[in-house]
Amino acid sequence: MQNPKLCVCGSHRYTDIDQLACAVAYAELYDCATFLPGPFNATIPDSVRKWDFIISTTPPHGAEEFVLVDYSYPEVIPPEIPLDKITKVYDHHTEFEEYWGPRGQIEFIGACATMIYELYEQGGKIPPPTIANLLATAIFAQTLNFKCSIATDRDRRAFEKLRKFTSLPPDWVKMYYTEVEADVMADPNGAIKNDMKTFEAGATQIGQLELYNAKSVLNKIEPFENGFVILVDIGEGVDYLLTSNPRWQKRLSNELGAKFTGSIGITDKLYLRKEIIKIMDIKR
Ligand SMILES: [Mn+2]
Repeated sequence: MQNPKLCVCGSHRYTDIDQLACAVAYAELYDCATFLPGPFNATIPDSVRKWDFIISTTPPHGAEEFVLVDYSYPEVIPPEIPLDKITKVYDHHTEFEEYWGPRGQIEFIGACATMIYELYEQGGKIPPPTIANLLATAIFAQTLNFKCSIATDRDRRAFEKLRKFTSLPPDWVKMYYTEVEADVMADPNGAIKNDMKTFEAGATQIGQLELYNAKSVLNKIEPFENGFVILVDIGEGVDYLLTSNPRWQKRLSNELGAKFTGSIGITDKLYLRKEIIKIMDIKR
């Protein structure tokens, strides 16, 4: 390792496909250490876990400079990382731009992996196949195969460029979703728990699952009382929103146009959690 003093870090809550791809790609580009303490969630199926990459779940010895990828919320920074030694933050979840100031590169795009791929381009480097596989998978997974409205031309462009460096089977997108959905179906409430974020100083929990056919799990999900679950239905291009709390049912109806029957609401288009919190101005 050429740069043992530099370390790219994930959050301590969980690791998803975007964060994994960003960290592994960044570490390969700058030949530095990784620290990904958060457990892998359902967006990283077994076949991806078997790819040829190495990460560390324990903090590196002697690291003096830390880079965060795919998150900027200070609360989920692993406690082992000294805040004043964080030199750069790459993220596509907005809200903490001011907190990080010039250290932050926070842009509202489909995937943080797009930003990390652009670092390869800026350095005139070509990602090795496993890195390209991870980055390309993160980009289509985070943009729901480019169906969500926060997918930008930058995401599409990065995906197209990456494609020729990958070593993926031609029907990989379908294979990926088939595998992820099978895992989620086996334990949907567990999968939601592993992709949960808290807002409004811990008072509100918002879970999210992205599926091709969300209807099939609807009756297996326990609606939240202190918040809501977003079941993104990629096939239908809508969200199912589950909450047993009348206050949240009202807010989601008024501010997002969701139509509720009992504890299940349906939107007229597809929204991701990071869009909903922006539209409804739900703060951490
Ligand atoms: Mn992300």
